[in-house]
Amino acid sequence: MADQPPTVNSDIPENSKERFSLIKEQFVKKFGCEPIFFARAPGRVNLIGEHIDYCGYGVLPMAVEQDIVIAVATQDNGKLNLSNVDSQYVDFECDVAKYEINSSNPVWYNYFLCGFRGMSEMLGLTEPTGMQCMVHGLVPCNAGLSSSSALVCCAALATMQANGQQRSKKEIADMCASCERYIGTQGGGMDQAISFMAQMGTAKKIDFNPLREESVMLPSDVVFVVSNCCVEKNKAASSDFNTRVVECRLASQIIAKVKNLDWRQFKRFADLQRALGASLSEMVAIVGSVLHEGAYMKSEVCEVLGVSQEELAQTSLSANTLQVSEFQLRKRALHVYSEAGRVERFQEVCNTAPPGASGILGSLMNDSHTSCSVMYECSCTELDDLVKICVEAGAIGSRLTGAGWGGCAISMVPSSVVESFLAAVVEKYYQARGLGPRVGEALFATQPGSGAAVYLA
Ligand code: ADP
Ligand code: NG1
Ligand code: MG
Repeated sequence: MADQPPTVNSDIPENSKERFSLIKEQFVKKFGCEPIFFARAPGRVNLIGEHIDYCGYGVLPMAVEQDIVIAVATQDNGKLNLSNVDSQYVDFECDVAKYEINSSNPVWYNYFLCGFRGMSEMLGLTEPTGMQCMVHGLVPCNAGLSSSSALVCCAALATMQANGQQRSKKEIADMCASCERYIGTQGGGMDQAISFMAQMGTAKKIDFNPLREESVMLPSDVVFVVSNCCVEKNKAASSDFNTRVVECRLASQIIAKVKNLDWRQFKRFADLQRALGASLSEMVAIVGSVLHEGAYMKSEVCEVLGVSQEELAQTSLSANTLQVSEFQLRKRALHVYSEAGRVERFQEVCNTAPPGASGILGSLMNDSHTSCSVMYECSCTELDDLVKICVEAGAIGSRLTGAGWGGCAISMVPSSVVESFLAAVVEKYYQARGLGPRVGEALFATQPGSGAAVYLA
């Protein structure tokens, strides 16, 4: 499946016809001609395994129904014209061979350009065909459901189809993980992998280096509910995300150095674990004995590694973390190694379905949230409150999903109590904060959706 190219469908599914025809209408109004195809890529919700993909560890997401759809026509004037159904996103035009991706001001079309550039490079095209594109997105933005990658992946898929080429889902997913980094964030590849490799009805365990996927059947007596705390966090607009990536890198390098390994070779916790031949719980013990509590000042990191600040910038930092003066290493490392263990256990429980399976899964999700909030410090007050409300309202497990600092929680709720669960969350979170009008888009039950595909117009 993942070795096949994304499907090219000649029929638009019945339940999408109305939406696609509205996008087409907007397209015709804007460009004065008809689109030739639609590309579609979904967002995702991560069930467990947060902030560990870029450390080389497997994660357990599923695609959501919400997606980005782009209506496309090719043009032979060498131009790329982008427009969005939502008028808050301004139109954009550039030459197909001459544009810049602005990572210091991540305006929406820069995400499109990431996918466009990545696919052009992958196909070896210095002059890809010109395109007119009308974008429509339903993935809540800046909320941890990966609207950014849905847009990047959809743009890459549109570019591939417009240039009459085919590549496998796996190859495109890998490429999209790299090209989204043009926006500045150094993510690990979970979002792009699930956007292409998702399958209706099943969650996926995704592993990296090399990219692999395995279906994971979720318990049948529970429902997964997404709730957005309505605090937005654009990951490319601050250094918080990359600071976490860098903290993980520095922690790996310091442990490698103390263990007499060639520390410059290490960027990810998973590689360090492999080199030390230790289990995840042994890694937790190693972290506890090597890394001290509290912050490491940059000068201390340089001293331990035996490098100047300039050299550290080369070996370990990103453009937007050059000014960061202190790093939490122990807490971050403890989160990653323990979270990687929770993902393994979650998958095992899903596969073996022991008695009380959902209770075990719920505890793993709750522990994951605590670790994200306390050790990784990537939650916020509103999201912590929401997770607590979800558990009190009857969720067996609830946790933040995606990068955090705002955005969504994912809750596992017994099917029998979903209605009372939803009513309690509406009252205790949304109505209590004057967010009642947002409930429709912010709170919804979700099921594993399908992956990216092309539909001929
Ligand atoms: P997320 O958790 O949603 O992936 P990110 O911080 O990674 O959040 O990036 C989200 C950004 O992606 C938005 O700020 C916006 O620039 C872009 N984006 C997402 N959806 C759309 C859309 N429908 N139209 C235009 N841009 C979008
Ligand atoms: P969101 O919140 O969707 O931007 C980010 C990263 C993922 C992963 C999660 C945390 C990107 C494109 N996405 O997701 O790779 O690290 O945070 O688990 O960088
Ligand atoms: Mg994102």
